[in-house]
Amino acid sequence: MPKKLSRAQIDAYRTRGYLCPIPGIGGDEAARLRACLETFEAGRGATLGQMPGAMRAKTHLLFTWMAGLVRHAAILDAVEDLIGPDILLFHLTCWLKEPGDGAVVPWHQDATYFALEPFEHVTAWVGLTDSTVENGCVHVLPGTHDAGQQTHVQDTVENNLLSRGQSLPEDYDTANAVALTMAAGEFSLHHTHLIHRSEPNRTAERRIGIGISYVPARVRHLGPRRLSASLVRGEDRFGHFESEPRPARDLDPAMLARHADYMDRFFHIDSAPTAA
Ligand SMILES: O=C(O)CCC(=O)C(=O)O
Repeated sequence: MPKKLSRAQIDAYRTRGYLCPIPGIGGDEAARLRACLETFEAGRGATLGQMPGAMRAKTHLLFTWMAGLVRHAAILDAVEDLIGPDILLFHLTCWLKEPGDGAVVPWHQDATYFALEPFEHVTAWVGLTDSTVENGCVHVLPGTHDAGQQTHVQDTVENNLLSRGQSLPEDYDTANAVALTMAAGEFSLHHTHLIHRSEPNRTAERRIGIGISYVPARVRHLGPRRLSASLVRGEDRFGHFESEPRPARDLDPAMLARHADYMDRFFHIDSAPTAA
C-alpha cells in the first residue's frame, strides 16, 4: 500500500519520469525555511550576502533546519513509494536564482553527475518560493528517462549553475517540454535520467528550490572514492557509503570540517556512466 502517492501517480512517474506538483511541507513551513536561509545570509552582511557557493551543496550537514527538511515525512513518504523504505540522501543542492543574475541550467541528466548504479536515484525539488515560468522553473522532457544515459559535453554556457558544467549538446524541441510550476511548499520528483533544464529568473523576486537526491540503500557509487550519504529513513544494510551524522546545531565546527571533507570527495567524482 503506497504511503502518499496514488497507484496512478506511481505509474505516471514510471512512464513520464516525473511528478509535479505534489503537496509537500506547506506554504508556512516553506516561508519559515526561507527565513532561516535569509537570516543566515543577512548575518553575513551586505557585501557578502547570498549563501556562498560551497554551502549550497550538502547544506543538510550545516543547518538543523535543512536537516529537518530532508527528513520531512511529506517528502519521504512519496520517495518511499518510488524507491522503497530504506532511503539515503546522497546529495543536496540549493538552487538560488536571483532577479537579473541570468543564472541558467542547461539540458542535463542528474545521473551524469553522480556515477551511481542501479539508476534508481530520484530528485525531490522542493519550492521555498513559488516556481513559475517567469522566475525560471525547471522544464522537463517527459519520457526521456527511458532512453538511459546520454553523452554529455563540457558546457561553455555563461552563468551555468551546474557544478561541473556537463550538459547535453542537443537543442531539444521545447514544444515537448513541461514546466514544473509549483507553489512554495510543494515539490516535484524526477528520475535520474530525465532530461531537464531551467531558464533565467525574469522577475524581481528570487526563486529558491532545494534539490534533494535520494537513493535506496542498495545503490552503489562506481568511483574509487568512498562517498558519504545520510540515512534519512529505514535501515542501511549495505554500507556502500560513509554515514553522515545529523547536525545538532547550526554551523557546528565539527560538521563544517566533515562537510568540507565530504564535498571534496563528492566533487572528485570523475567517472560519469556512459550507458544505461
Ligand atoms: O533549479 C533549477 O533551476 C535546476 C534544478 C536541477 O537541475 C535539478 O534539480 O536537477
